[in-house]
Amino acid sequence: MKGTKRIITLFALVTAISFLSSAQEIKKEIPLKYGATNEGKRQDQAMQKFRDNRLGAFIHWGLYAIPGGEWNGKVYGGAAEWLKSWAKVPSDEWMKLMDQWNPTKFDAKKWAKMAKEMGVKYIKITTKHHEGFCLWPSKYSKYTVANTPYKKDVLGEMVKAYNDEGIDVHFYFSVMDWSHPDYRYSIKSVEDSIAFNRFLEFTDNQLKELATRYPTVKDFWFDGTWDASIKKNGWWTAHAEQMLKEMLPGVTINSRLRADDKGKRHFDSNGRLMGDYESGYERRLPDPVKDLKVTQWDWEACMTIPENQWGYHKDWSLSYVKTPIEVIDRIVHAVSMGGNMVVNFGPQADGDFRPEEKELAKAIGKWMSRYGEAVYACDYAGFDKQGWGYYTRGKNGEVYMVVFNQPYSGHLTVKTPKDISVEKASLLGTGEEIQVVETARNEYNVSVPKKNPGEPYVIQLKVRAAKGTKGIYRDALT
Ligand code: JFZ
Repeated sequence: MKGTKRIITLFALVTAISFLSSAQEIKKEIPLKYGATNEGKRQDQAMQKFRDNRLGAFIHWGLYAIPGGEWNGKVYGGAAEWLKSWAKVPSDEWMKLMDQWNPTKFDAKKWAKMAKEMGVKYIKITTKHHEGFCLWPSKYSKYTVANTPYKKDVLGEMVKAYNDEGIDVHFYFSVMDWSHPDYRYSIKSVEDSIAFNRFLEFTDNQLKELATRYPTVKDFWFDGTWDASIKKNGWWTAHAEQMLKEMLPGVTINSRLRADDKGKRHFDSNGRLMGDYESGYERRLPDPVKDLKVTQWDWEACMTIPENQWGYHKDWSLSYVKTPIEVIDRIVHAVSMGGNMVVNFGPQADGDFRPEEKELAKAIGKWMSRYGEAVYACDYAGFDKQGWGYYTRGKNGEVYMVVFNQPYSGHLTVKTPKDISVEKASLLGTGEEIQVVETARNEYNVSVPKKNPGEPYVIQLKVRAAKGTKGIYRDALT
């Protein structure tokens, strides 16, 4: 009897504690007007296209391409597109560079061909970077391509040329604008607040202008949104997102735009992702073992080829320059964790690309044309990471092993999730059958190809899910 009582008391106590903690959780939910708007991942067609594209290229092109990191005889090692800030150049002086904007070698069709050959499915173009120079003839600013010797709407030409090649166009847009007198880093007075409201109206006008002039744009990638002034105006970031979504059905927006009512950025005060995809992975990637949480939302990473140069810098010897294989590794790494990767290019002021970038684009394209099946429309496979490389999963439940580290043992270890077995393996491209030996429950040795391909290669696995298995492989049940 005593024992029963004790159990009942214990039971009551546990119930009370769990009730209290769940009540606390409810209390923890912070009411927000400008928080996240999506419940989980968006599943509409436009978002699926965004996700399936997987590989994109960034174009950072602006006045900064002219000095290429050098001001008054001094070469600055920092990011070239920030030169105005490193060299403390006043805006009116910086904007004199407009007189030299004459990219006579610019040929949008050539650019689009280069992207096509590289295998990118979308391109992110800097419509306006922090400097404030607009690649389109904006009627809201005098600092635009229209007021240069070249005159032409380079953005318009790019949109058309890329679209003609079947490449989606995304717009990079910096909210922070060093050229605008009403921009404020923080709001310290009523005057600041009035000026900044004018600035937000100007920004709205430019965004509406872009959406109207180039209605095939698929995505806005906002930048320059980290200042206190914008964090204080979370309402505006929600408004801008909504405005663009009303104007351009299906358009996708990055999390970097957003701040909530409390100035919390990317993820709102309740921990929910704002915008449609997370855009915080820049020049770094999530850890493939520790950071699997990223597979819960859509995300896109972007990377530079030198350590940190987005715009054209004349001297790439100042930092390490990644090899094509290192770039391919990062692309696959991102896809293996359910993300997209955007590789950056900083075209020269004359409208051509530097030789290193042309070669890199070619090398990536060559690899993608052989192994792209393991990248496009692929996702997180749910298999434990192994040292030889990365897994991705295709739409029909096939699993790809992208091998970057060729083992001396002659075999690659595969550990499958519970109830998943490997049926067959073959080399992508040649179709060579690859030997699979079961070594323990849910463990296999997958042989390397007979002849070393001499480059990262892909082995396609046909897997089978045991009857009644739930989760991502249930569709593979045949
Ligand atoms: C920004 C820009 O300042 C830079 O010039 C470039 O355009 C890049 C793509 O974006 O730089 C950032 C912005 C955000 C982070 C880091 C660098 N971040 O969130 O870690």
